[in-house]
Amino acid sequence: MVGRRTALGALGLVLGLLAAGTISASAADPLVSGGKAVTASSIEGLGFEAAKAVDGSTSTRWASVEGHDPEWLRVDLGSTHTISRVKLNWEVAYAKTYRVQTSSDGSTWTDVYSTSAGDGGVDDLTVSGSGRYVRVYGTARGTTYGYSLWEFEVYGVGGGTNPPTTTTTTPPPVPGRRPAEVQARPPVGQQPRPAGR
Ligand SMILES: [Ca+2]
Repeated sequence: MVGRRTALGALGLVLGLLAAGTISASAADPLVSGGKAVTASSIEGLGFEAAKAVDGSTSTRWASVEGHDPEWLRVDLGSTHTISRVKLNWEVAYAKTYRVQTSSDGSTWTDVYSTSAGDGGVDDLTVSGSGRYVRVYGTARGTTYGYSLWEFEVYGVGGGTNPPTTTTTTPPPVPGRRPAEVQARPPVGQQPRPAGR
């Protein structure tokens, strides 16, 4: 019985490790950031442009100016996407404290991930969010250098919905039809007659 309990314990440990592994497991969604328009708050110099973080090559990288916080890199997916995974492949110059954020307009941002214990390497993050823009926003560097990413990958699917605040649209007026607020007024005959008539 003791041996069997030990075996069950080992099985439980294995299952636990597998479950823990799913935290960083890749979603089935495709890569949607490759080659997309990308901008950054700064670059260290020629050869370290923002586009180097979405060119699919792990031998080219974006690097921000050294010794300065905060710095960011932003990718424009071209249209609203539902985002399920973000993968950051840090160069030696990693972020210790950073957020991954999404936005529908490039100015108002929503955190989908944040950490103050970044240790570099590859951060393969399962996230839940939507937006047209996705950025990494670093506020504390792990080294005296800047922030540098070999690759910044966003996975998801197009067609996600914008937050309600950005989906409000005013329909164009229909010719020959009054706006609703005018229609809501009493009929003309019941309105007071304009003075002077
Ligand atoms: Ca690259």
